[in-house]
Amino acid sequence: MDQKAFLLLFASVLILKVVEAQRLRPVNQANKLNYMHLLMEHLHEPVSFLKGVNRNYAFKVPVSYLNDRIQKLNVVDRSGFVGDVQEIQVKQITPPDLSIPLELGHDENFSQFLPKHRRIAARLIEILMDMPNREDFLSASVFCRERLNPYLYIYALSVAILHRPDTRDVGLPSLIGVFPHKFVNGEIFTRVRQEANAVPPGSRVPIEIPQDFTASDLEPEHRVAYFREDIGINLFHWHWHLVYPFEGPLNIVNKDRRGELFYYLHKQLVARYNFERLSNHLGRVRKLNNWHKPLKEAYFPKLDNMIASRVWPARHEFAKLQDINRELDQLSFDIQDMERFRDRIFEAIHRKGALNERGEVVNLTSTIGIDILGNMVESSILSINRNFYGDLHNLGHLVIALCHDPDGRHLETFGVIGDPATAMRDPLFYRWHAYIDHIFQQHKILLPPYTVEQLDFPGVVVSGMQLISENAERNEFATFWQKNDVDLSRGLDFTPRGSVFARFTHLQHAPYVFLIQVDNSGPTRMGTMRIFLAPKFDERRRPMLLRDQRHLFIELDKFTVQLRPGRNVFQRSSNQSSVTIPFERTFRNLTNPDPANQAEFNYCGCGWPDHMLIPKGNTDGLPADLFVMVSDYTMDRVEQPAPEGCQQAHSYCGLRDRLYPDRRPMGYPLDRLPRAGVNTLYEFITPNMGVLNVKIRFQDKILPPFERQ
Ligand code: CUO
Repeated sequence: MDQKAFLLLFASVLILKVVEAQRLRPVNQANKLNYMHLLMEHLHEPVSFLKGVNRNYAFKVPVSYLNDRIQKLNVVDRSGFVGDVQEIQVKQITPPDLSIPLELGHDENFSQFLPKHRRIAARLIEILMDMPNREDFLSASVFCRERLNPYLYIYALSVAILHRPDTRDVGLPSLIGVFPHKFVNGEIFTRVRQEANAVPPGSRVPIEIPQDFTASDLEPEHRVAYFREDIGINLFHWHWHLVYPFEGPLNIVNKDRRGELFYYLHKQLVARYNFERLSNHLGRVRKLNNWHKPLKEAYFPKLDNMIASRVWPARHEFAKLQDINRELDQLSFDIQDMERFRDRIFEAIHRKGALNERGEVVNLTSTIGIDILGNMVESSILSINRNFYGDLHNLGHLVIALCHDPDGRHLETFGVIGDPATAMRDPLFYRWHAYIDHIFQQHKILLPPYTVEQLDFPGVVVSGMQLISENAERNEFATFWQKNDVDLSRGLDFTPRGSVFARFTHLQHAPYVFLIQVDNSGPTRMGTMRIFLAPKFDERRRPMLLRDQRHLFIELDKFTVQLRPGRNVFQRSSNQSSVTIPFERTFRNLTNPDPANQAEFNYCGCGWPDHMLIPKGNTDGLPADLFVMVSDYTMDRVEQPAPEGCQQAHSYCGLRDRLYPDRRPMGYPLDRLPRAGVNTLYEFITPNMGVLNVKIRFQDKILPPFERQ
């Protein structure tokens, strides 16, 4: 008997022994996929190890799937065994061809922005999407897990779960449980491990993450670190890019208005950042339009990188962007290439037409122009002509991410801006996206401004508005700090069972309600309520012109209303916002894989985190304009069946398997320049709009979590 055969026999005997020793109960086989999240934890531990926070799940895997000696010798790790083990049987299938996904080394860092990695990820997504049924999908997922780069694997598996028609009910765990190192400073992991090893579950105390760990107050940019480094917004950005990958099977990438949503979401991210900056006496972010000037903004992330076993590289002050030529990454481009793509994009915008691959001109109209540009600038595989217009935005992420080692001579990996899960931590993310938005705005300012007739909804008048926040003055938002705990145990390999929590401090707002009074002198009809918020004054405390202020409006909510004849009063609370998902949904791990709780973790996992809905403001009360519009629903409506399943935060994320549920341009009615003669928001409004003077009052205190309704 050769050594391999002997090992297989030995492993099979071991499995039988373990089956005898433990009380194995098979899980309900029909719901097996509800346990897929177990594949996403303890990624350096073999699949054959017991899984789950309490180590009471086991995948029963064909022995041929197990990849190396260690795994085969430890078919089941019994060290954490405490009682019944629930068994998830995995069927044997003909293994998929992983030659392309294996081009990425197991311990390399992975970035969707790198063309080589994108191609590899696209192939893996295709493999997982092509599995004919749930059983085979589970089996292929297990097979891949044992062989592939963990980050590539998690990315492709997550995209597949979000897009396969038969995995609508399968939950996706929060990425912080999978890769805590991408969200939490490296320093705390020693303490977390110590707690897990030295203290039994139940007696463990949360490990506190310091609020100011990346810089000191000597660095003015650090004043907004609480925003950039917020765990929730980074989780959101990662999730958004899972829902809207720019490469992969066409049916996944080609979503309704995905180019426009790329523009709108990132515009909103920059607007939100600027709101925070103005709250903290910082000027609005300067667009990164000069690629030859040294970059003032440094960033020292202080994050470990679990995969590459090193820390994320830092960028010192006044670093310079340089041509990139990294053989290892198969990546070579010059800043001149980016300038060429930029010039061609500007030319298309100013000519109001782009050249497709056949050399034909495609008009950049007021309806589809922004969508074409979004895909072109990002770029996605939907780009009208990727050879000609290039890959500007993605290369921008890379040229910044690699400026510390542009030719790879130091064998360094990319910086945080090269990974969607960490990119929003870097101040340059916002400078780069302010520039990307500047490109889109060149198109928007060429479009005819909306006329009064287009904006008005005759017979509909917004006659009153009020904001009521818990424990706050009328017409004030209340913000403060709050602490919460997140379980990191799933992302920690080779640690004893049981949760280990990290305690982090984050911005929070008090729950609030809008009361909006609308008079309707016509028949019963439908309208769309659109609610935005912007700072009233600029950095010099002067009132802003609408042409500038419109870039700072953040969307708070959008919903359909029925207008009965006469007076209507609409009451809308913060937890109903179409922008956000609840705090728990951003952070919660799938501790209890109860099918009844699964759906909400699916596509509905995409949404801006509720705790970051309202900017910080300041202790004096930052003055802001709350803008409301009721538009005519007959012009807004998209004919389609109602969405199924969990509630979806559609403003930034769209709807799963549906068209974007608003026919108007995203950001309407503030997406274009105001009409001639209109300088201020007050001059802009028509009777179906309203503006309320509000304040955002920040209390510099850590308040306990409030009762959530
Ligand atoms: Cu989301 Cu540049 O696209 O980060």
